[in-house]
Amino acid sequence: MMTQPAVSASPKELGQSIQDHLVYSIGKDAAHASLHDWRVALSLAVRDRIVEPWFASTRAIYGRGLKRVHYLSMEFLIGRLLEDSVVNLGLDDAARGALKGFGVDYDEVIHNEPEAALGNGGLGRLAACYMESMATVGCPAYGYGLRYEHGLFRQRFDHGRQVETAESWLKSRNPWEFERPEAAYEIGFGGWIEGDGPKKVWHPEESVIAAAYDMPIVGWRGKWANTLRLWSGKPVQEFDLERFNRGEYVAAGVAESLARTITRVLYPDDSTEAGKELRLKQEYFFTAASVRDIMRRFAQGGEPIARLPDRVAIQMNDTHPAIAGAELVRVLIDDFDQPFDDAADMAVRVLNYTNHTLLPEALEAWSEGLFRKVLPRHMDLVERIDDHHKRRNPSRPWELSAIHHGSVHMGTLAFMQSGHVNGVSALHTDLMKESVFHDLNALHPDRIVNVTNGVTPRRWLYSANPALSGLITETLGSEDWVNHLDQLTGLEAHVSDNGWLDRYAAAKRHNKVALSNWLGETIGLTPDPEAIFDVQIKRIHEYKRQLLNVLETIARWDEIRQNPDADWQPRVKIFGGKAAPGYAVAKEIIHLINDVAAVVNNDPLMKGRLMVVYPPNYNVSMAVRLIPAADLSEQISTAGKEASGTGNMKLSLNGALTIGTLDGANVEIREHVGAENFFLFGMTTEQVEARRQVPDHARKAIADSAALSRAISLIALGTFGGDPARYGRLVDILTNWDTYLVCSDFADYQSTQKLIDASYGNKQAWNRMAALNTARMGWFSSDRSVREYMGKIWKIEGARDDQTAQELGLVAG
Ligand code: 26Q
Repeated sequence: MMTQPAVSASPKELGQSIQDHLVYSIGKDAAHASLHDWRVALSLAVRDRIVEPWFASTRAIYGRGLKRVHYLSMEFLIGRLLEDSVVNLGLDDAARGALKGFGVDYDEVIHNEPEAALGNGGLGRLAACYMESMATVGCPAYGYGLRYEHGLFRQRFDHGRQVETAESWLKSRNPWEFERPEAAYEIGFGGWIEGDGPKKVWHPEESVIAAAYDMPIVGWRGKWANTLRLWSGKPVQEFDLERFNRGEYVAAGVAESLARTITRVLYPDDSTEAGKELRLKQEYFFTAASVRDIMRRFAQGGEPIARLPDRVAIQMNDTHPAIAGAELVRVLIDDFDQPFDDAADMAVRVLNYTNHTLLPEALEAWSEGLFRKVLPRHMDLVERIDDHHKRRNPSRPWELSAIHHGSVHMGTLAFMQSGHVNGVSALHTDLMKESVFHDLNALHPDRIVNVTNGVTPRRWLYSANPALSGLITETLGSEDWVNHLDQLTGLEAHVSDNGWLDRYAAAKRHNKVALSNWLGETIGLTPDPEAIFDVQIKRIHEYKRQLLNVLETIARWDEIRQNPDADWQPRVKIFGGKAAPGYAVAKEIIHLINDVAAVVNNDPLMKGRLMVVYPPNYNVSMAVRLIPAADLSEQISTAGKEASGTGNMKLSLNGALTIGTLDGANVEIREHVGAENFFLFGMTTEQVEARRQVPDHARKAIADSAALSRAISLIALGTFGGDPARYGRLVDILTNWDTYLVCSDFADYQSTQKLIDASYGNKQAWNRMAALNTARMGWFSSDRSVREYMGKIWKIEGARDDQTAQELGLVAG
């Protein structure tokens, strides 16, 4: 049975609406319109068709008194929105046809859209997938975040080194947003506090207005739409004309300057330390505005405050919004006249916290001094919240305080104030209980739960990979699988049919050819689609171990040179990813990859055997190109370090086999696809712990592997880049420190890579394994994750199954 789009339009109707917008919203006629004009006109025409389900969803929420979740996240890595919206509304054919009628190419229009790169990596992309899934499963939700003027920096390579430049996605008009001048809050910073009763008066030193911009997020087939509300900084007072007239030109603009700065730029940090004052201000700014917005909306309903937990759930995406707890308590005291203890108890019934990392350097902590300077009232509240927690849990050991050694520990604070705390994969959740939250878990044994991450199949399979999607739809007989991804198991019946398997392989081949052509156009390298496309795409970080992959690449190059006539399985190593600008080691890793690429790609002996490609500026759109074309997915982090991973899911779903450690969600992916369809290597979490205790573990591993020893010597000799000193630090880290056990896992990694070469030689067997990956990955849909959050944490029932959707008039037929 085909699901009917709630919204339908013929190419003619859509064409009319595009033309109307071109003329009346943009002020151009078709003869003079640029690609940008066409893109904005199409976006507005599509947006018109989202408004109706959007309003209908809101009506349903109020009409039925539905509970809503408010997803607070510093990051939403959305990427391009036009294609998502077109696809979800089922308007792809109409849009293509309509534009063709004007002599305009749909694909060019789609690619004209700048990326909304309002995130660094996994955490931000997860928030975007969850927004899409919440709309698809009909979960009443608000997303809350920051409207950064500049998203994640653009990356280019200058002689192999990363150079960052500003990204300005808002330079041209953003057709998706609705400015909401009526939703604005004044957010204060610094200053002093008056009074010693419960209701203290805070006199901030400076203030900024948080102004709301709303983006509708529509689900599959347009049956439900939620709002993503992003806050932008605006000056309280545009400009102090009086001071200006007195000749105080700089002072006249002071109020404006924090306002302009606060939402200027996304912090380009991925799990590294960055205790910056502006970051704390950003966190408080968006959190306070969101909490006030939520409470204003609740107050409008006129219900007693005791009903708050029945109407409102708040999800904190990591600790970045953890100050929401103190702000909520403050609002309950100041605006709802609640006694402190009631307010603190109530907060726990509303708030929840997702942890995304156990790396000690990434756990947020602010110095008490800075915290008090920026947020004096909240520092007092944090002390009282901590004290309240101690009173409610008299057996609490003293080290469990949220304020410890002069720092405010946001993880501890978030844990104390949350009804549920969740990890993002089964392994990660277990490790949370054993390590960082061991004592808090003992105190609150039911609080920690697991919700394994997921990815939206609309973007990451249906629209990214039309070749494979077409085959799936034809095989399963309908598009029902797109929002019931478990149905992919129906493909299993076909994997032994060689004719079907050939078609599966043809889809992969088609995607590889397309990628090769694109690489040719963009970086001048056209890899042979016969080769294994071996892909590692993620932020550059030592724990993710791009170095392990590079060392194996060097060893392979070295061996091919020794023995070029052996039966080498052609391999293309594809890297993608950015390094935090302040993370020097990560930047050296990038430089090394590029230096190795230069040597390998210019070596005539490597022709038809080995190539290294590293297209700059990896982002969501590049992921959409790379993932469908991958044969092999590198998920090789040190066991115990990667909380979950989500790229691992996207790649396996698209039929790439994984070479991976028992880390994060790899463990569950392997369980689902079957151990025989997954290339496991490396130490387990426990073995990693034990190995670290071995003195000189790296040197021992190097002594045991001639290939590793040669690879490191080649780097140290200046083979890559010419200067022996260039990678002195990396060589020192590898041989003397090796915190992430690159050396100790090398031998197993290398032999697993050789096993992969041999396996790829048997095409039929390989294709069967790949197809089984696709068939068995349905569980990793973010629809499943969102439903788990709804059931276990938010206690929200789906607003609709298809039947209630029809009752509500949300579905056309
Ligand atoms: C913290 C303080 C100051 C400045 C920046 C930050 C900061 C910013 C971003 C700290 C961490 C992040 C991002 C973390 C992240 O992306 N974690 C990833 O989350 C994914 C979704 O759950 C997981 O799949 C990944 O395993 C995890 O690394």
